[in-house]
Amino acid sequence: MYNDLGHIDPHAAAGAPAITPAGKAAYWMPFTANRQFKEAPRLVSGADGMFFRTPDGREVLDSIAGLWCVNAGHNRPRIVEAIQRQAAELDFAPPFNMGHPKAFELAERLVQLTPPGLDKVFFANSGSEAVESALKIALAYHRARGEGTRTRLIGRERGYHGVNFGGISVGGMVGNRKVFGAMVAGVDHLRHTHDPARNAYSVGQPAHGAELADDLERLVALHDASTIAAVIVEPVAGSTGVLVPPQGYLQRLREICDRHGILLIFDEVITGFGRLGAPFAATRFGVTPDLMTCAKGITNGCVPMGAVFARDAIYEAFMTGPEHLIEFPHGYTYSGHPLACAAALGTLDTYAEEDLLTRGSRLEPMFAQAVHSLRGLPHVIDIRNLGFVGGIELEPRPGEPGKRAFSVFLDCWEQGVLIRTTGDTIALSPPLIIEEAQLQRVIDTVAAAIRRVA
Ligand code: PXG
Ligand code: PLP
Repeated sequence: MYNDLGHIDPHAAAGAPAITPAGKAAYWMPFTANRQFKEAPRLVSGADGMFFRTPDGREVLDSIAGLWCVNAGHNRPRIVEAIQRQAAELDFAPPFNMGHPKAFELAERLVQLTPPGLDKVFFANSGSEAVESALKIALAYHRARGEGTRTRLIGRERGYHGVNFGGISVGGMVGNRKVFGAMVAGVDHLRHTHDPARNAYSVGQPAHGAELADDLERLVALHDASTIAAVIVEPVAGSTGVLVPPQGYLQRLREICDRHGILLIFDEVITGFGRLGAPFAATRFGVTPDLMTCAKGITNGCVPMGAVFARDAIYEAFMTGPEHLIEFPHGYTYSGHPLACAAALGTLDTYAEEDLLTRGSRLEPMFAQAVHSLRGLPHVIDIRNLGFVGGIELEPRPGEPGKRAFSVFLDCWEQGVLIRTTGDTIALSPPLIIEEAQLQRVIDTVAAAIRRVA
């Protein structure tokens, strides 16, 4: 079990039973077909750079950055060291009425990366918590300014904003909503922007659909602007199959929000930290929201953390009552946790040293060319890309939605490549360190899998 240096040698465990029957029975797995998975578990026990390692010693090329989060690749030394050092120095610090220096240092570093004006940051522990926090900030902001009638939240069809009650209420993934009753009241939805009839195989942003932003005018006409607090959208929808915004759409949404005093929230849990070739999607699109959520890449996925960025004016709207009173009654035990802050600082150092937050813009033509080379394969009906995100949509098998793409996922796993599927769309979202030859291997493996099993 131990190598010469006294470290646990993962390869020495090869062949050992990786999980026990009791463990299998006990663990209720998230967003997983539990019974199917437990029949044939897929396990990883180590990782390095672009690769996962399985308990039986196989290397698996990671084309999805874990779960859209490991943007600098796995087990990066600066981040590992930062976490180790922090764990030995300060394990926990209460975040209410107390602080620790790294939370302030991280806040300062983060707001240097955000678009000008988004200069305040509130910490949470996941994308879902960041979304809840942003929605609550929006509601409380209007009330603080004497516009307490603005309570309605607007999401968008096919949106994903995590799994908590606010997030599923504004979200638009039917399967994540329908079993949970009435959810948060007073929510409405814009139409989604997916329009394959006009936009299939667009390279980068599709040409058609900016006018879909006018759906917000329809909701304003229906509910009246004085009842609407905020609109939340993903700049590029990830979980529902890589939906890239039509040219001009986000700009138009911004204009309509401004006209009606509605806050615009960008959920950048996936698009943040270099995924689109810029620090944030807001940077890339030149559209600054009022609130912006992030998670995942903020710590390179190493320690859970989420955050909300807010415009100065939003923060200042809260800073009005008596100074001894809590201005915003919200926060988590683990907001700004020392380990997460250390991991985030190590992550930002790694991004900066390797220029990773803009690498996706330099390599976008290569990435686009690679994913669009899959056009023409059997059952492929659309391909979408932006930055380091690609979506390859397959025609569903009749009566079995999702199964075709999932069979491709299983085949790729057998061939040593981890991809992600959502519905019948294959999503590629690799660590930003990916080399061209590795991307080509991903593409070749996906192509072979589509030919073999789709
Ligand atoms: N907002 C967006 C836009 C996301 O993509 C969340 C919120 C929630 O974050 P947490 O950290 O609470 O999971 C996400 C998360 C997938 C997939 O299959 C995507 C996410 C999570 C898990 C799976 O595409 N995104
Ligand atoms: N439930 C109970 C009973 C609690 O005491 C707390 C926090 O103190 C929570 C939930 C919320 O936990 P967290 O702050 O980790 O979100």
